[in-house]
Amino acid sequence: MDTTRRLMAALGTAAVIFTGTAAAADADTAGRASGGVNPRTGGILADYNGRIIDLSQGWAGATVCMEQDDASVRCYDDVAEYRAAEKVSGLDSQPGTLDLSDCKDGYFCIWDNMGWVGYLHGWRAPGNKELADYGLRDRANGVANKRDKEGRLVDFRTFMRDPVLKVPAGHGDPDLGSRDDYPGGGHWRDKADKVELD
Ligand SMILES: [Ca+2]
Repeated sequence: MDTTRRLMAALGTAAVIFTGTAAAADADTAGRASGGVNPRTGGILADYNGRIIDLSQGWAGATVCMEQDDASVRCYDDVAEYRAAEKVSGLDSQPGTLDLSDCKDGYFCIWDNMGWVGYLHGWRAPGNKELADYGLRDRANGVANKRDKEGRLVDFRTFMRDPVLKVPAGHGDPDLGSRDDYPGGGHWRDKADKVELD
């Protein structure tokens, strides 16, 4: 077999493997409801560009995901699309950037970068949200609580009590790395593993 044919054979094998993986992923999510759970991964399912994605396996190009009134989850390519679809003013922000105003009233939000920037996810309903199920474990760097009840960030630890950062209603922090209140010293950057909403 010459070099070209070896390469073609290798590509053919790769294509078959890729097709098989895609089919498995579709089987997990096809026909399932946005806001539901992928039983194989535990991941939260979201509606993104007309298909259902499993957030625990990556955001597939989305940058904003929001829980909806009906408990479904909807994701958007970018901030402009999100603001237009959900009627968010974005008045205090520069074009193309995320900011505090992108967390709507009634929502608890986390961003993966400090300064209200980066991947943004917001929740409305009370309950415990395991961030790994949303593809956001150890990633939160900004938080805002625009609900009327307390929210908390929790860091899972072994051999010690899980540290908890309380975020009262109406409060937030654009830079969890600047906080010095992590138990035993250190900061909250890239640490949160769970969101708890009263
Ligand atoms: Ca953690």
